[in-house]
Amino acid sequence: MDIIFSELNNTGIITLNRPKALNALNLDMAKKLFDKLKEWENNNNIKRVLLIGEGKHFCAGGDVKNLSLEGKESPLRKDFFFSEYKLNYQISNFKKTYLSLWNGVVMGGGIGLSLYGNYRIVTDTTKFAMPETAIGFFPDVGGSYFLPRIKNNVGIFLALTGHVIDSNEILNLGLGTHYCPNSEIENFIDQYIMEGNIKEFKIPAENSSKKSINHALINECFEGDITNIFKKLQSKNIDLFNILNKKCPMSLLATSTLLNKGKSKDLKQCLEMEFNLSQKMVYRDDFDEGIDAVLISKHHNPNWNPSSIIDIELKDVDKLFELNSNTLNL
Ligand code: QUE
Repeated sequence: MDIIFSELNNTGIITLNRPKALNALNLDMAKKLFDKLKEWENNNNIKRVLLIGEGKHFCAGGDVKNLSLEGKESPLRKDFFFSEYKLNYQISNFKKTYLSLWNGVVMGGGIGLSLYGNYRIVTDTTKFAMPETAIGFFPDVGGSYFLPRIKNNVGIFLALTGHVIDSNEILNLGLGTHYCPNSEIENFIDQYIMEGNIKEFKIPAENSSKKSINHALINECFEGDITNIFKKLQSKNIDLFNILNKKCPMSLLATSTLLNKGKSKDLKQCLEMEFNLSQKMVYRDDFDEGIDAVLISKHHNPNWNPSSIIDIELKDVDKLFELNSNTLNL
């Protein structure tokens, strides 16, 4: 079973159970979770929900490796994102307390399963990222909603670079809500299940003084369109410039356009826009190229087409946002 449900003392417990695949979400898991939340919503015995990942990690994202292996002709490229974003929206409207334990890797699709609930608990090992520009995709699951709303242009920075942040920064940005040391996770979970309350811990000083991201630099460099961002980085931070240069150029343009559009939309509109964009991006060759480079062959040297942002015309980016006939109607 890839996803396990149990009920204990008024708590609905969901365990993502693909530890060897870092609990990556597949279509079957998304559908089962959707149905179970609908059931729990109407079950008076259930007062709260707990979402955890089996093993050391919470969730690495959607199971995009399988999506690529199934081929372009498979309906999975439509069905998966349709079900995933429906689920994200359902979680945002879920009426009971919803708590996720963000242990280890928390990326992409895993964020969509947790961010719109009430509580996200970071631990000593939490690593948070939206890494999709590395695979020819874009930061989805409501990325166009939550990322442009993060202070100091940090959201656009995370979206374009895929930079990984640790517990302290996750709390600082308001993405996580509480901290729990790894040694206390079992006690924390017991207390939540048995009493329905949250054991509070202070994040240790050595944790909060770790070198973090440079907000002033990010605020200055990640302003405006993608060409401006590249220019700024070339003169101010060559390491970040080199990182952006490795990402999929069309993903970078789609992402910066998407986050701009998302600023004035609510979560529902953002997810609908993202579903539309997903159905253009997953049929581009860059998607399979990126997944192969990162998750299948793992050569980490993708051959993007177009290979540079200077080769991309604005009308080609606009085309990605033209409406498809199949829509996500939330
Ligand atoms: C970008 C992504 C993903 C990624 C790496 C990226 C992603 C994803 C995984 C992943 C990792 C380990 C697994 C697995 C999937 O990695 O979405 O099945 O075992 O799911 O750079 O978007």
